[in-house]
Amino acid sequence: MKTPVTVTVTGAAGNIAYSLLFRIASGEMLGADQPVILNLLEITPCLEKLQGTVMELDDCAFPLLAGIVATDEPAVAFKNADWCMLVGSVPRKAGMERKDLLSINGKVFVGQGQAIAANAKPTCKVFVVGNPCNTNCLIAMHNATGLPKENFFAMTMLDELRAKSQLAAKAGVHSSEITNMCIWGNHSATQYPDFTNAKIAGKPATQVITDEEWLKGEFIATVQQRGAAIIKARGLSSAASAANAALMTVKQLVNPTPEGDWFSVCTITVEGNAYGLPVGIICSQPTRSNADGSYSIVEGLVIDAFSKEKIAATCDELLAERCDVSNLIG
Ligand code: NAX
Repeated sequence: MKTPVTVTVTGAAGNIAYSLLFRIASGEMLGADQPVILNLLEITPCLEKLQGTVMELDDCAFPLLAGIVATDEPAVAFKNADWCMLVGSVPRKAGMERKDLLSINGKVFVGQGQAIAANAKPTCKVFVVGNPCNTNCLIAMHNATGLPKENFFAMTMLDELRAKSQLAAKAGVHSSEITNMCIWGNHSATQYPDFTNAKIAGKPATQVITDEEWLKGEFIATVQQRGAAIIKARGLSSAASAANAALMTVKQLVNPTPEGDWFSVCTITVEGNAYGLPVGIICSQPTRSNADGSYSIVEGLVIDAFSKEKIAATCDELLAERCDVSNLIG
């Protein structure tokens, strides 16, 4: 039996966590032979609700679930964590500006970054889902003194999977035929789903879907606005699909990427990066996982003038968000 891996999930009584925790506990995320300990963090008023989820986890009698800790104390929740999945955050309320949301959640991610640095394993990986996820991740990273910056990730996998599903529907193929789909930039309405480098059954997507107007217009808008469309239809934001995407991201990060393909995840942009992206933002880029557990940004993709403009716009938004939280990132 392998040593259990400790996975901390914040916002553990929330909607996404309700879909996510059971799949982690079943072994779907880290492997069918990998025991896990779930450390669940909630705010105090939600601890009772969290107990309900814990009871349901118990009632599944998952063979791989080696322990559950449910708490409202970050220091306890992040103790010895291998993976910190930061799902919880305060939702945007009517009348709230983006800046207000950044500031309210920003403070949470300052505290969680510090608690992770003080309590989690020094090798731990931190994956942010709670919105605005890119900038929350940036804040946690800056406050987790001593942890490697490359161990911080934010989620655009849901956007990637949405883009794949739209391309598949348009081309009349199964979504598994869509590869090499990258979301660039921010997980927001400025994100750029890069159809120019995507493939359908191994061929450039632009050769299979020749309706350029659709690709440049409706396709991008549909992917960018999909979250809002789901809220309108369901009355609630995406939860099961977001949990699925979170699980898929971690799976992608712990397993080598199939030859020739890549996936989307937001990571810190570094000096001398291949696409001239602004340095020091948490930006979604085409990524590959290596056999040794590290990751690389895919270099050498052709970025045409249309893509360049879209990528610049979403990076500008990330720079503006960084500016709004400059007091929280030192
Ligand atoms: P819910 O409101 O159902 O759950 C959030 C939970 O977080 C609540 O139970 C709340 O008590 C808890 N929480 C708040 N502050 C906390 C803190 N300081 N420590 C621990 N727990 C805390 O939201 P849910 O639908 O689960 O969504 C969670 C987050 O994911 C939201 O910020 C949402 O915007 C974001 N999303 C991100 C996506 C992405 O692609 N990156 C897509 C889906 C989703 O919109």
